[in-house]
Amino acid sequence: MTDLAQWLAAETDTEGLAGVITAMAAAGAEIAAVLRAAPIAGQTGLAGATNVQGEAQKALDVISNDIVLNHLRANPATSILVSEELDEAVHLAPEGSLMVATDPLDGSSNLDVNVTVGTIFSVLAASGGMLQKGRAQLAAGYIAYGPATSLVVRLTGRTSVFCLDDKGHWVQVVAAAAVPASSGEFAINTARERFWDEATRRYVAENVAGETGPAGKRYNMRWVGSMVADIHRILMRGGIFLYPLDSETLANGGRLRLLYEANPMAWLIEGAGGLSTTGHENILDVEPTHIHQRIPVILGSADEVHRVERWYRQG
Ligand code: P6P
Repeated sequence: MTDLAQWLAAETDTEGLAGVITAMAAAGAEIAAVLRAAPIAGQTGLAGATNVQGEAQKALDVISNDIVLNHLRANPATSILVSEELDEAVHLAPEGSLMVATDPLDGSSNLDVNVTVGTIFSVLAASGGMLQKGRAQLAAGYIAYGPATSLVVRLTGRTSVFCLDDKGHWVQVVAAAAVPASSGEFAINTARERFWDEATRRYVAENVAGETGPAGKRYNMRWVGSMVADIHRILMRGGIFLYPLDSETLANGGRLRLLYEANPMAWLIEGAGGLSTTGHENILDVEPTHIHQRIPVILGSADEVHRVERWYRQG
């Protein structure tokens, strides 16, 4: 079976890029070990601090951020780190050519109930500055801490999936992920229905109508409340994830963050034949204005994304 080092050697001859992905994978393996022990160590409680988003930081958010920072500090190719857990960007190796944007522990509010969470990362050329469109990414990935510890990663080719074995090696389990164009599963927090815009309301209503409505087929709904868990399901079997702009998130531009959630996930989904949109444009074409910018996120099976966009075009 192919391992991560062999795959990276085939995917890129840029040593720095392979090095950064190897460093993020190593950070993921270390975080996985910390999370496994966390309930016993009593570490799932709040850290008592708040991050730039004003969210209560869990002790593990801070620990995971430190682990990522330590692994990237040891990597000469990384010159800039943007993290959800840090107000400002951190400057690392001056001679480095790469920038990493990361959510070191996305979905951490689920840790107390043992639900899959993850580390999300995006890699860009530092020369382009911190505010580059997602289409400029050189690589993106996430580590999902679930029943298996999985690394999903894409450079500029297809999106590939690796699992951590009991010896600490990343073994390829899916060479090229493929998101089916058609799906009967959608993921949205339906408790927010009263805030939805008309396009979201009409799209979801079609799905709920199932085979009796215009969609002409039955739908199921899943919402884990942990982006890495929801996206991994969609990457592996299709579906659509929606965290659209709504009347409550409008003032902030959305709920999820562009640089280290939307862009890397869009890169991975599109590397598997899926699509992404804000409702009006492809997520990867959005011009960032701030490192912690929020954005509407709709991504997954192409036919479903197209149907959502049709409702937005109708206004
Ligand atoms: P809600 C977790 O806090 C997160 O950032 C994503 O991982 C997840 O998809 C979303 O928020 C869940 O949001 O409003 O359902 O709690």
